[in-house]
Amino acid sequence: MVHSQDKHEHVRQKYERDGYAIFRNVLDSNLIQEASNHVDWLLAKNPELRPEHLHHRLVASDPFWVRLISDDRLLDIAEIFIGPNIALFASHYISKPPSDGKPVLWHQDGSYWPLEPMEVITLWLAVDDSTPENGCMRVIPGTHTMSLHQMKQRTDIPNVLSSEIDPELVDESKAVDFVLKAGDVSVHHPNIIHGSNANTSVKRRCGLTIRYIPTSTRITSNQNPSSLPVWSLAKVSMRICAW
Ligand SMILES: O=C(O)CCC(=O)C(=O)O
Repeated sequence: MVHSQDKHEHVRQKYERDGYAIFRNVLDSNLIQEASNHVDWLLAKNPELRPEHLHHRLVASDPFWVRLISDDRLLDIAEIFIGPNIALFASHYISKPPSDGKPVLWHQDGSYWPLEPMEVITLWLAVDDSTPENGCMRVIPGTHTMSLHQMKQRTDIPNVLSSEIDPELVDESKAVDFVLKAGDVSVHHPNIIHGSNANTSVKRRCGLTIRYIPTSTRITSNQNPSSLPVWSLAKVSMRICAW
């Protein structure tokens, strides 16, 4: 019998080696359906936003969003990597519409973030099935051991972040596709090189990024438009500071 402590040790070792881990079947189909409806509702309410850009200040005033990122099944995963005192730093639905979903060019998350120390874990919750055809997330395993590089502005082609890492640093032949079912969760390190291709398929590809920090990580910029007050959950003490 494998005990949960052994399982956690195994997953932590994999994360330390590769910079990512995958958890299957984390959230049930009812909650995932609610998240999917939530995306449609957010888009109807904010028609000026592209579906790849549902984030930041929307979170603080949205009870469903707060309920979702506070789900114990997600916090249990975050706890494996950052311990039990968990705060939310940021959250972002990246919903790529059929045929027209923009790519996310290769990048390292940590180079965008005002965090000290850079202790943060991203959970990427699949709201839709996610495949190479509809632009699933891709990583270059092992690149989390690289230092953080300055991202370069890139606006000549459509892309979600308007920037990318120096392409010379990317060996695309080593890329791994995260093929996920709705309700699965991938986890990645702030230094890992990752991105995703455009959605050229007939199916939407929606994922929710959730960036959790231990409460010992400081947010060093005061440009933090959507801070929420501290409150406690039954499981952990959790502070929301969506960035
Ligand atoms: O959803 C995507 O395609 C990319 C996500 C990403 O870059 C991230 O979670 O840091």
